[in-house]
Amino acid sequence: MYAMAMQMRVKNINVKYASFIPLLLVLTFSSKLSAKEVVVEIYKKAFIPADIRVEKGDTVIWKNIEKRQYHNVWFKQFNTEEPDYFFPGESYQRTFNDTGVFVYECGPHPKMTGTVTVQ
Ligand SMILES: [Cu+2]
Repeated sequence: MYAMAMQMRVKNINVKYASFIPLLLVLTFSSKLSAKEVVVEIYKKAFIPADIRVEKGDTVIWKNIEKRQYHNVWFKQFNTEEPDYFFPGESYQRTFNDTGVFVYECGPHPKMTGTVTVQ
């Protein structure tokens, strides 16, 4: 009787888990495609590294590690208006959901440029 109860219990658990299998497959599949975070540091008026390659869905985080200089990250193809400056210790981020080569610059320092290639 006890064994039978156990068996039923096991069966119930299996049934319970069975309903999760599609979800698990989705999670497994999406974890392969799971988005990464890629950091670009901003130091001495430069994006480091200036040219990066990421995958679709990844997020790029620009970290201002200057002592006192503010910057911004301006993708003119996305924003006609200049984005806000961010200060030492602050960061800016953007998620890339489309493939392509995206160029950007720093509004106050147009010589500071970089590219994000999304593949
Ligand atoms: Cu700048």
